[in-house]
Amino acid sequence: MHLGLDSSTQSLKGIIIDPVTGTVVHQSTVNFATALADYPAAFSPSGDPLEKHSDPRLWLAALDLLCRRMADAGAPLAQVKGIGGSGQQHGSVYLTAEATAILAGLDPAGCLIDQLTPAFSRATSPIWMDSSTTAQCAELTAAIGPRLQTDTGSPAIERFTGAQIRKFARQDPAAYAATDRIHLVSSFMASVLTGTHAPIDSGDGAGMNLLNLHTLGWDAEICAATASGLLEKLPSVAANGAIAGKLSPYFIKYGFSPDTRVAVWTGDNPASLVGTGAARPGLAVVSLGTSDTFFAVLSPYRTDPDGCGHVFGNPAGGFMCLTCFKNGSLARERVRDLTGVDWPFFDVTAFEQTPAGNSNQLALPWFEAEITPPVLTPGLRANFDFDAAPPAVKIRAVIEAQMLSMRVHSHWIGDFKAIRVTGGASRSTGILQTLANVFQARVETIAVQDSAALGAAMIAAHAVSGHDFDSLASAFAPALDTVDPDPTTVPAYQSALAAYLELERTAR
Ligand code: XUL
Repeated sequence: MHLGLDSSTQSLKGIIIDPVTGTVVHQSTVNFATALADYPAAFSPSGDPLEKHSDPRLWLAALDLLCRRMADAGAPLAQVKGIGGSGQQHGSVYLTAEATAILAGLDPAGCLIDQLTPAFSRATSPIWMDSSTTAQCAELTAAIGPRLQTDTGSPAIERFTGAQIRKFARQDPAAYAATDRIHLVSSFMASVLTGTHAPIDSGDGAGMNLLNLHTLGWDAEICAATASGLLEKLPSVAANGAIAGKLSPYFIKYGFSPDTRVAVWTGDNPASLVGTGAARPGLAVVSLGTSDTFFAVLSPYRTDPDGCGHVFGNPAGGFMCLTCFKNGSLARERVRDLTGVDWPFFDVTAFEQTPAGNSNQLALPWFEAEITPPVLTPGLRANFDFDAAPPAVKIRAVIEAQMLSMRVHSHWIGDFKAIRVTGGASRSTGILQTLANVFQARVETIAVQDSAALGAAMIAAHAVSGHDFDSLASAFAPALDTVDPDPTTVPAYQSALAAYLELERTAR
């Protein structure tokens, strides 16, 4: 059996798979808002609304709680041979030199938070929702030039770890100097599980603006330009399929075997690529989670000429290209709250009551500063009187704009005949049909909604027990349901696409 963990923005999820029988044997979740509300998941320490940090103790509390819940639910933890994991991308964790000994000596009689709190050199962790580093991005662009994008896969990006580290080093030089190791959320969680500093993989490492995609190692010149002494503070970079280490004896108390091995963790999107069965070229994936992302394997990779998209490592080898939208499910929740409807109305009825592709009713749900396209002044923008419109019109106007934006900003990745869809909103038939129509592509769902946790379990099965990714994908991620595009909507969406582009141009 292999356990996959996904430490995401709003929850920690665990899935146990048995690759021999091809079955998912256990699933558990810790929802941060309901179970761990004492530790904020996304807040601004300085009050700047563009700043978004998490309390890293949240992830420690969640790990203890999830293990306890899995044990209490009778999950077969003693049979788990390998643990894999994924983390929300770009978020960073800052540790002192004492962290090394603390990690190595975790005492099962205590809990993770109490023992690891003294290990942090920075009390908060900037996460992917942070857009507060425009000045640092400009400085990095000036220092490195176009090579930053061609060699790291992305131009300087606000939420990427390099700009975040530069801001911290300038704002709090003493705390930066006291920082011995900077982890991503993924490598931090793997470090806690193994009791040693775990490496970073190229899937998640490429989201830092520090990894050279040609060498798959840290780019010394870019690291030096980002912050002094940075290279010495970074964990090593691991090759695909690498093992981070044996499970720390701390976790035996939950019923794990002392022989359990931990695979190197990756980012949630690279893990989802594996978990949706899209780690080979041909299929695109749309992940409708806290963020909405569009990604696919691209070999050889190319970078986004508009500078919005990214190249990350593919845990199954090679690279993936991705575009990320910040106003994903949180925006859909905002619209549902402000219309006062229930989810069945939002997911189905709203689409039955309104025509597809109305170019005079589009609404950009930029409740938060947007990543794609980059917009720093939040606020909804519509090309009609949004406030006066009935709920069904409001809902379709937002979903149409989300899907049209995805079409426009994923164009650089390619045209796809089939799109795999995952994440919470993939239950919505209205959203699935809109996606199929806007892209004129077949939309496929898979059985497991938490594709990052599933992908993490598959990565563990590959790294620890040698299962190959193709058989894992056929066993765990076959297409379940298919939604075909409606060809009669093509003219309407052609006009809607032009109207969307005009709205985006005038609204920014
Ligand atoms: C990807 C990104 C988000 C986070 C969300 O670049 O910023 O999708 O990974 O967890």
